[in-house]
Amino acid sequence: TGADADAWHKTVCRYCGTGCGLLVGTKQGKAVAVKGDPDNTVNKGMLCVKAYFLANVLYAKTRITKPLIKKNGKFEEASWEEALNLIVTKFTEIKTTHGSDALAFYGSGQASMDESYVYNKLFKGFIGTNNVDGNPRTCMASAVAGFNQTFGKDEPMGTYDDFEKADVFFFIGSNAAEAHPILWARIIERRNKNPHVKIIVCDPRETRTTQVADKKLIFKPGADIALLNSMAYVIVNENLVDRNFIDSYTNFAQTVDGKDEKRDWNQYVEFLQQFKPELVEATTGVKAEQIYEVARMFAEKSKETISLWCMGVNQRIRGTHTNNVIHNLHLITGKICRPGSTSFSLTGQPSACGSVREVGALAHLLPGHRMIANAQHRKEIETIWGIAEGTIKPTPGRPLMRMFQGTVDGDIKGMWVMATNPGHSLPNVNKYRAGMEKCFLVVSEGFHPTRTSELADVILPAAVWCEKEGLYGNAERRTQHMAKAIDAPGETKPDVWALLEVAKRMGYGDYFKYNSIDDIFAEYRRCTVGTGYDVAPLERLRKERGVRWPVVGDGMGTEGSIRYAAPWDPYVKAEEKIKFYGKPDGKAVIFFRPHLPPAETVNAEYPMYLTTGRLLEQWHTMTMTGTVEQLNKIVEVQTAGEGWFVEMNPKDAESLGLKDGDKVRVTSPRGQLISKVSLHGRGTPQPGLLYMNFHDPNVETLTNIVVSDAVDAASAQPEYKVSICKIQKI
Ligand code: MGD
Ligand code: SF4
Repeated sequence: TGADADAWHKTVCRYCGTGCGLLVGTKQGKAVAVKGDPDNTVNKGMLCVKAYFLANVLYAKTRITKPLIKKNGKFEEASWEEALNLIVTKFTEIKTTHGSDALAFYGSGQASMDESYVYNKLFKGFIGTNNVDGNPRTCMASAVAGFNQTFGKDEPMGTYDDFEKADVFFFIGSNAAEAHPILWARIIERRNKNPHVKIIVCDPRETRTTQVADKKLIFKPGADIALLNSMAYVIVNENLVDRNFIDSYTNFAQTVDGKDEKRDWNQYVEFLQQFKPELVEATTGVKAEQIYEVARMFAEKSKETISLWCMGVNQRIRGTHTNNVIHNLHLITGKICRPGSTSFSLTGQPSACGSVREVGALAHLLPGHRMIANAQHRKEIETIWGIAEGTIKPTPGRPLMRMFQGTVDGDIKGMWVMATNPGHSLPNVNKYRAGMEKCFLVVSEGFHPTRTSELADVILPAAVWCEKEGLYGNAERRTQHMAKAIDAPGETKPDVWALLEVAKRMGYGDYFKYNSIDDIFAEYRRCTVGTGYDVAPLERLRKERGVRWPVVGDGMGTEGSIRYAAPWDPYVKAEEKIKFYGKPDGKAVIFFRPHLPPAETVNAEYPMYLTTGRLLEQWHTMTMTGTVEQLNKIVEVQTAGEGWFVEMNPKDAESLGLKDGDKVRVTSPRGQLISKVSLHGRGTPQPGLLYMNFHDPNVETLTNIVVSDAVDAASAQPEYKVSICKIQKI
């Protein structure tokens, strides 16, 4: 308990993308307690139940403390020397025989920024493949593509500070009450203290978030774009637009045959006619008067409005387009780049932004949000890395699903997975588990067995969270430093140590001469200078409770709060007022985006849709939170083989003759699993829709056995939120 602690150390929560500041209490070298950091403005001393039990996780029975090598199908303990040499030998062999593109790295929005920076550099700059991707592809890729298309640069313009200034909160595809509990608490506090504040929630399922909304719209799965364009129709038709803002700071465009063609205001008005609320009632399942009401609430001229979205929007094959259309609503009303008004994508993981988007650890990116396809960008990074011009390959590597398809097809022969558990979390997971089993798989993990580590050839034991120093970047562009509070157990080592050892043993040691994290971060910081993503220096981050970029000059004075707008953004001159400087003419783009169906639609054989998500008390694949008895008790974790639960609408249950607790088989074109009917769960899906969380770690009942692996063409993000299936009593 906290009373036992004799020292407290500043750190950051290692679970969700909120990025709460925590204090970890230690006694005699052990972490004994966790509390919210009252000096951190993200959470202001609050923390959620997952973080409360974070210290317990470090002492789980499933911690691995020695490297393991699979020999004749069984794991045996090995020395670091043996494990590292095996990796180097196998990777070199694969590279020599099959070329560097037969290798791949799959990283994580939970790795720290320094770790991601090093693996990205090692693979793209030295091993010679751009096959570096990460689990933010499953979570944020559509938001990245959406921001890039609309504004020419990634990441939101607003911050959490806007929550305390907004009058209207417009949620779509976010169950923040469970997935972002501390941000949700801030929003509820804002409303409770200010009765004029309204919360609108749009979702295909009744959730803990819809339950306390002032206005909820339950719309059909996959109908987001029709709904949002319909709101735009009302806003335009009732002249709730800000024409001055539109004329000064936006352009219009429509994508035709893959090319963006310029359009104008009149064409936009004409495009929206098909989305008149009365015309989209059948598509959206929402009554026209509700769309009128919500559009008016959103656009009311004297009010500040913030939109918040997460996986419900991003995990869709129309995810990027849906992001564009949310931005459209803010651009046509001018409710953007001012305190309290912004379009703000929530992030799933603690450092999806910092470690993967900013550090450029996706298959098409380089550090500082540079693009691999851009020759100048490659040259800039080659200079910083000290390698010859032309070393970095000019074509992007394989994004997530193509990377794992490569393991199935046999083109990817060696893969290193770090701080993520794709053997559980990938869609259509059994197909890709077979691929992982085939290739030479290295897994850096704190825990074993996981659904991925069990498929590995080599497991490297990792120090986790406060056992090492590191940096995270959260959803509001805040870079935060985590101090090392305790020593890691046994022979576990920080991931960065293992990466540097492999770099050295492969002969690249001269380019990875870092004496400490200071050297790595200083080099990364050089990659950000002048890009608009400029991070603060480590000496400042060590002292402060995080600093939001862009910070310019010596990085000691300013902090970017509202981006693209004077006086807040150091890149915008006072006389420019607003400048979307990611675009050559400084103007954001209002895109015409059509409503199109999801990848698969219900039919006679598979008459139900399935959507998936998270519970408040568990984290993803449960390798950490699943070791905490108290958290398991809250969600009544089921026994192996019996499956967890599938929520359904009572009307559907009645028509199928199903009762609460009945054992059922859920089948999709990809496979089947056993589960139990839940009619009194956290939420209620609309008729025709089933809901499962994806936490259950039992290999026979992994939710993702049945989930679709179709991807968004622009972002390559999988459509976890809409799969077809059938449900039968057994
Ligand atoms: P995690 O459980 O977060 O799941 O899926 P994953 O990233 O696969 O895996 C993190 C792993 O890192 C754990 O196994 C943990 O033990 C290990 N670990 C912890 N700390 C460290 C460390 O310091 N070093 C190392 N090397 N390892 C460490 C998440 C993914 O799931 C995401 S991000 C999303 S958004 C998707 N969401 C989703 C969904 O909504 N529905 C369905 N059906 N599936 C989904 N899958 C995706
Ligand atoms: Fe951690 Fe997220 Fe909970 Fe904050 S809200 S304590 S970041 S899990």
